[in-house]
Amino acid sequence: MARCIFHIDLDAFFVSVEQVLNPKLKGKPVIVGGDPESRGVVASASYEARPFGIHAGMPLSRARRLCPQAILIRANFSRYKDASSKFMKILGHFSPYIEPLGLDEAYLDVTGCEEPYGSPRQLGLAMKERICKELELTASVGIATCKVVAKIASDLCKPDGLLQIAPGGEQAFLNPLPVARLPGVGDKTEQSLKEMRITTIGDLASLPLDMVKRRFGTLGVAIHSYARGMDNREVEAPGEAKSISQQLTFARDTLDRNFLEATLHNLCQEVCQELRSQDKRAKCVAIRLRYADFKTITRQVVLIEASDVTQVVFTTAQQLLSKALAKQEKPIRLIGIRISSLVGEEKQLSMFDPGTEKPEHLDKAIDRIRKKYGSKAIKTGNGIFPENS
Ligand code: DCP
Ligand code: CA
Repeated sequence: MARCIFHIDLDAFFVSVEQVLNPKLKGKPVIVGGDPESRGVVASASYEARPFGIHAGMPLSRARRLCPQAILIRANFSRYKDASSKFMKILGHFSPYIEPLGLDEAYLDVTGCEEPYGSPRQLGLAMKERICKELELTASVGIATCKVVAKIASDLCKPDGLLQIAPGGEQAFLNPLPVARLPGVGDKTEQSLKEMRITTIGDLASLPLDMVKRRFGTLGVAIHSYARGMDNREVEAPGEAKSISQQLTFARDTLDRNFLEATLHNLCQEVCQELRSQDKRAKCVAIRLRYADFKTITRQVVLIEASDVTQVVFTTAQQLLSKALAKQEKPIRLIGIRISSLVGEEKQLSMFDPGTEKPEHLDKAIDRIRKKYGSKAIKTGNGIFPENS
């Protein structure tokens, strides 16, 4: 069965977020930029500013010359991150298969999800409507059987558009477009293709694969199949964290066992708190020691059962530390903890084992206090120890 892939991209994202917060900016040429991090370039331009020739990446000085009446706003990233997470959350209502790309765009595989809406197009419209209602933002949606065609479709229907390329219609849609529309075709490749008299995607698609491969290698293979509307890439959810770690370098090298254990306990508390906030448990616990001479060792062990309990992780780490100290009596300059082989939360209720339930209650209470008052607000007995500065 043909896949149904969406590419969705918010229009003039940074500017639109500012316009929601200050409606007086709507309908006007507005530029977001000017942040020191963006080196004085345009980050986002409203559609009213674009006819003046203003686009992202252009130096602000030039944008000012092209359109002196444009309103310039400094980028405020926390606002955009906030809007972005709300946007991604809305997308999650329409399909579980989401691949976010940056803050304001994503691929979705909605194959089979369209049924309640009647058609992919209706689903796309429902998505746009919800984004408009809840965030007051407009989005453009490309619908196709693969990523590359969906992406090009959404670019072409901006702003506030929806463009569906029917299965089988990919080649006819792509043929007249300039090659630079294809992902992977940058300035250099575009120039090389031009020298071969290839300017449209159709030109590229009609070349023999061998020839493109000889000229451009593996990139050639990819752009040649994209040009034919063929793209097997899956919509992939971002990779989840594979491990969580913390380490501390001491002000002075130490061999003080109590001090090392207290530090280790604090580090365990930090990584386990992070683990619990992700609703995960860890199967593997490792410690890292760096000696005064910079020699570094790692010792690890696999738990019989995955755990998110600080006391379990700490006791395991403590045993690893004991073994390492018994073998090597050199002062230590750094100690670290890493928990890995993370698994989801499907924890069994420990009805008959109140012994493991208690530390969990303690963990939860500590997490709450630390979240509210910061990580220094509370330390348990094992972690209390003076600083070694
Ligand atoms: N961005 C940036 N610097 C760039 C390009 C983009 O900081 N050189 C930021 C600002 C944009 C956001 O990323 O608002 C999204 O990038 P887009 O390329 O999707 O641009 P817009 O959303 O602003 O416009 P469009 O309507 O063309 O998608
Ligand atoms: Ca955008």
